[in-house]
Amino acid sequence: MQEAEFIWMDGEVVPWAEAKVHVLSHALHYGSGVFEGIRAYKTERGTAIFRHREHLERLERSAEHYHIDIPYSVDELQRATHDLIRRNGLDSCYIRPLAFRGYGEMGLSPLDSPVSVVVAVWPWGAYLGEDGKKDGIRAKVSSWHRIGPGSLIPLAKATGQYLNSILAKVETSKAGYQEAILLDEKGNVCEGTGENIFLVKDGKASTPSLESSILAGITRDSVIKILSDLGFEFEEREIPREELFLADEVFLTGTAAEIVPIREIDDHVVGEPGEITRAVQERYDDAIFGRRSEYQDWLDIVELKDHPKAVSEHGSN
Ligand code: PPE
Repeated sequence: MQEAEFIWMDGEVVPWAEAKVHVLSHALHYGSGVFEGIRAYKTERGTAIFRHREHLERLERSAEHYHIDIPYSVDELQRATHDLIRRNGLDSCYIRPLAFRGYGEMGLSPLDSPVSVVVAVWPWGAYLGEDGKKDGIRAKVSSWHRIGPGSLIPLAKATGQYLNSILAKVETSKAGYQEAILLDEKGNVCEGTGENIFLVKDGKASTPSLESSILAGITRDSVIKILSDLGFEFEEREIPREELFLADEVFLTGTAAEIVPIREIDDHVVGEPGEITRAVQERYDDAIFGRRSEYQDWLDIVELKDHPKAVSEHGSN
């Protein structure tokens, strides 16, 4: 990965290489952490973090589900992230806040282990490749089903839950595909390993509803707004697997991935990225790069003020 200079860790800014944890940290053994993935883009108004508050609020909700009391408010995390981006001198980046149970007690009860919070930022290119965004990717329905509400919390973004995504990702990449699509326990379409999914049939777009064990993606929410702004018909509903194969267009949405067309699923040809996919991609780009006035509320601008890098050289936080 491409490194940056500093990481924010429990209230302090530390050099990248010094942001370390103990090997007996609870989260390392039991997956007791929650995290977010956010992106900041270079816009005319400066570096803009896309839907920053919504991501931090989701982090707080994920933490609550897993009994993690984050000792920083959304405001504090927002300010810390602005400061970190300035100190790293980045004008666009990926942002990874993480709250986890650290070193304290062994055993499953997490409550006696301390909570640590970190925010890292670094430059991260197209998650499924620039070619993927342009030409579409090949995806495969995984034999692994997405975690369900009877055993975990699909709406939470918790570290341990991603073992499910990892199984699907490795299975399908070994089979030669770029992404996996997971079904829910009933066999309906759920999402990708790190993206939500939309399909288009006869000019109408649809995506699995929140009851289908999906993560309530913030890009998904942005795309729903964009589809309505563009005047396309849209519905949230249960989507049986076979609809994937009959769809005119299918695309994935996520912070890291952005909007990625799927051109082939399980060797069924979906085809070249279609009209609605292209229109959504274009409008999403306009939104993240601050090119349209109606989406300015989605941008959290990192002001340039007061923290010249010179004052924050190694050691002095
Ligand atoms: N589903 C899952 C399982 C998921 O991890 C993500 C984000 C989404 C849907 C889309 O959510 P949103 O980003 O709010 O639109 N995946 C993050 C992590 C990827 C990773 O490899 O790490 C991301 O896109 O940042």
